[in-house]
Amino acid sequence: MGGSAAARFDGNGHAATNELPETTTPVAVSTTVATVTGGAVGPSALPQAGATGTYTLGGVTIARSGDTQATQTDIVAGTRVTFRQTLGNTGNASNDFTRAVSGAPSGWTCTVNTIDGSDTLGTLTNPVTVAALTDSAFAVSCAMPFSAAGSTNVALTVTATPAGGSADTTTSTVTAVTAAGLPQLGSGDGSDATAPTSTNVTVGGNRGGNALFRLELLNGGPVDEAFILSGPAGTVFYLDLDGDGVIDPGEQTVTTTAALTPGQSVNLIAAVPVAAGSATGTSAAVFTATSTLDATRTRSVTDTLRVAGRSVTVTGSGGSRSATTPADGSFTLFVPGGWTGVTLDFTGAEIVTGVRVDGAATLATDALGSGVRPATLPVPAGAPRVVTLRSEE
Ligand SMILES: [Ca+2]
Ligand SMILES: [Ca+2]
Ligand SMILES: [Ca+2]
Repeated sequence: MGGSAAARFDGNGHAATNELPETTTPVAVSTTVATVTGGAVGPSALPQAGATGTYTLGGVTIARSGDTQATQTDIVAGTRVTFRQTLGNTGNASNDFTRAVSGAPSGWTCTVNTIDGSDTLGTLTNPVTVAALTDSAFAVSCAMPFSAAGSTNVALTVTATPAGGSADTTTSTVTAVTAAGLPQLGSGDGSDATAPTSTNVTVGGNRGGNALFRLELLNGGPVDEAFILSGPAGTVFYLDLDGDGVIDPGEQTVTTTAALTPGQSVNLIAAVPVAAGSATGTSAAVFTATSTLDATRTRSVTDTLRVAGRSVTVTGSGGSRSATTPADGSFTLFVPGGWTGVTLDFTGAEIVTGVRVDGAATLATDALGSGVRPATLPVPAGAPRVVTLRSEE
């Protein structure tokens, strides 16, 4: 700090000031004021504590009290919570400040950030220079894991330390963390307007072919998530882009979905291969979707696979012909009209209780199925014959 003073020069030592010729000369003097270093950090807009009132940041209401602030809105696990903080340089000179946050539980990632008037966060590089007697806003932001669900009163200590001075602190508390919604996986109807259902669905498949299950996957969580798909051995998932339950040209296979936004769903078709040697009957088909963010975020649906196909052989005077039945058990075989002594045989453990040819029962057997193989069929009339196996299911 500097200044000047005017002195009247009394050249002859006389006290009188009106003697001439005397001259006046300005004399420079200076004063040094000690630099004061200090800083205070507190809740948003109130660095020196004594805070009251609430503010809203990112949809979260935060209440201030004294040198503390705390969330009033439940925070959903897996999301982020941000506090606005204010640092005041209480010193009389520009100074550098280092800001930090501590006290976060394991798994949480808390950082100090810049924050603008639109609440947009940016990278904060310590130290930050703040002019004398000036406030500076910054943010403390925490990304919390899904496992944070159930946490209460998580107190974060926020520190600002001026170069050459003592640190000041303030406390920001995450009052309550609730559980994030899980993904939903279930039977699909091709409509995003209805949630997937967990109702067990039975789908038939032929030996050597695929059973096609319509599925729907909904992101029930609070953040974008992609999901790893799994099912019975060899299952291939297709994106059913138009939701019609049919694998159309251009509908690609998928093993991990694209990231779905919260509430977004996707239609899938799971093609489950049915091994050629599969026993007829039913078995569980379990499909699972697991978040790539957290393997504990997983949902399954259990459907039923019915192996419906049978290998059938017609034998007659001219030789034999074979076919595999479709899911409904019926099939068509062309048998030369000149054949005689035509019989039908079939494989598989499932008990066949009847055979119909062109809608008419030609054979009804005992429930054990003994003595029916091969079954005698009418002499072919030269036209295709529709034969249906009726089984106990
Ligand atoms: Ca403080
Ligand atoms: Ca639906
Ligand atoms: Ca389709």
